[in-house]
Amino acid sequence: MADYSQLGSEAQACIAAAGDLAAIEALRVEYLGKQGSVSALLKTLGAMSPEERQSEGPKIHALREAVTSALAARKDELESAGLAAQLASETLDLTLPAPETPRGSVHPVSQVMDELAEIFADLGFAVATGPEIEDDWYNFTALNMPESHPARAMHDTFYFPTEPGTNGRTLLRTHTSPVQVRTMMAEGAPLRIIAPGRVYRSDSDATHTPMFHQVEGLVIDRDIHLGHLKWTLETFLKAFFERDDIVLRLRPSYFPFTEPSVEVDVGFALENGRRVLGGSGDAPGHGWMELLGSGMVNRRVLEFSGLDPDQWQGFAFGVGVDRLAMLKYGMDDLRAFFDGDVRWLKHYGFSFLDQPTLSAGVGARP
Ligand code: 2U9
Repeated sequence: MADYSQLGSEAQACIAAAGDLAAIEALRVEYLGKQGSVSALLKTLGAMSPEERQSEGPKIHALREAVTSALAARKDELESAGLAAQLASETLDLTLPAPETPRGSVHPVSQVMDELAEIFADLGFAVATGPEIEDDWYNFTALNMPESHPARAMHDTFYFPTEPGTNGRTLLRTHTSPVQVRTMMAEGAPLRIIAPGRVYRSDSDATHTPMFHQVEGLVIDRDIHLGHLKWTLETFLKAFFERDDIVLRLRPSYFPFTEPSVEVDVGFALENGRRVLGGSGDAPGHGWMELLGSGMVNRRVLEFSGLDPDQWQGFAFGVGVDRLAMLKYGMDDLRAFFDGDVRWLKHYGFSFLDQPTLSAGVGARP
């Protein structure tokens, strides 16, 4: 009668010593696999006499059962220990500070656009918008800029390739003035609107970008004059720069869409080498800075826009929004506005909770 107890106790010892699931699998193959030692014993049963088989069979089967359940028990133990270790190592430390949620901020150009809309809304102006892809007629002809006008040249304006069978060239608008033409044609007079938006010119250096932002204003009524223009600009600039001592100087100029035309300068003082708006530019240590263009709407532009110039007249002005932002918030490089560098935006950007108010400007914090 064979004694299987040595193989049994050796297997129990090896299984108890197995340190991981791979070792358990190796032992299963060693004992119970096709070539395994317990499997080999089972195979010997076939060659035994019935008597021998009767006495050896139960012992060999008991050995196989014992090895099988020892392997299963050790595997369970190892799996539970692994789970416990994983739970211990992955415990959440609720005392750690929560990760910061990235928050966007308002771009200075959007901020200034909002401020402008707010200031002009208080003066009774509505915001008008229109297409950025314009045609030649709305962008130039209706604004009294004839075929020979230099702004119509290819090197100043971005034209689209002409499509055969279409009427006139399409282009990226070079100013927001076509919006006012469209609004006069659609709504007639009287009218008080601002037209803020993106405009495009083929120009690129430290003070010019191929795309920039403008706001233009237009007031049409029966007896509007230059006095209304000056008061409106003064009121707007005082509210925008949050200073009561803004002084304007109007100089004669020329624009095809206005007649007469005036260039508007603002007085500034030099403080620590920086220009700070306020006071007369003629005072000692002060100067004048050109800020915007304006004038009385040219009769021909009114006619092109479907209004009778003997009944209606008005003023218009135009100013660069990016330039207004640079002046108000002390930024010195226009190109940085459109680089998309989040460090710059973080430095100059405004909280998305900021609400511009006419009385306190954007400086107001809740
Ligand atoms: C209509 C009639 C007249 C808008 C005007 C200016 C003068 C002007 C410049 C300022 C800086 C453009 O952004 S800028 O380069 N604009 O000097 N704009 S008058 O006149 C209009 C507009 C629309 C129907």
